[in-house]
Amino acid sequence: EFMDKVQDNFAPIESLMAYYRCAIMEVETKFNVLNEQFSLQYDRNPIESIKARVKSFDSILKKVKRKQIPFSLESIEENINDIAGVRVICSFQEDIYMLADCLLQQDDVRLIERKDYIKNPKPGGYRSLHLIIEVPIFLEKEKRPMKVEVQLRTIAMDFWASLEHKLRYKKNIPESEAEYLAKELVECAGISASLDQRMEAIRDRMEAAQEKIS
Ligand code: 0O2
Repeated sequence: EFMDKVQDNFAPIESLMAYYRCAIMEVETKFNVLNEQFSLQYDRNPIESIKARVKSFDSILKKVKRKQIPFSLESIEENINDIAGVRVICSFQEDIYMLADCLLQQDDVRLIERKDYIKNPKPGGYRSLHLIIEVPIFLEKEKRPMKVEVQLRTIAMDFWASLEHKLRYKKNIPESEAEYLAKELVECAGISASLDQRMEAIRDRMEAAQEKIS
């Protein structure tokens, strides 16, 4: 009876946010399971770390305004794809595609949209693989599909994106300086992409050398 009362009085927005938190747990677990299996099978972890967040209500409202979405819970859920976000930081670029394939092969995961900003970086230099997926969460009486945005990146891509994100919110930068910084950022993105390639080549040679010995 008490629980019924709690449920009845639970603001709908609060429960929707709780459902997004549950969806994040589901997706994070899927990646942790894959990481575990890979470390058993190949003796290495493809995932360096996972960061997850539910978009703040303030940011949701800003996006509703910017995209001129009608203000209702249904339309917010329908039109905003990144309320639940899971960021997977990988060791190598190759791991990103391997993990994305493994995730999308699972029979409870539905792909809604895939944006490959690694093959096609954004003009500003941003690189990452974005997947908008739908996964079910299992509630007391229903199975509810929830949307989650998954961003997969290497450590180098994440390093670049974190710094760029910080700089983007710095205000009052004079026009000429902003132009210079934007150019520098694009160049650094290129350097970080080639660093990723060289590190991957080092790993390949290490593995080849080890195979020769054994
Ligand atoms: P936050 O704070 O990370 O939540 P939309 O998401 O619909 O507005 P779009 O173009 O469909 O727009 O989405 P996109 O670009 O595929 O993905 C948006 C998210 O990717 C951003 O979320 C960032 O997390 C990340 N991102 C995209 N471009 C850049 C970039 O140039 N630099 C950095 N640092 N991150 C980027 P939010 O909501 O902007 O921010």
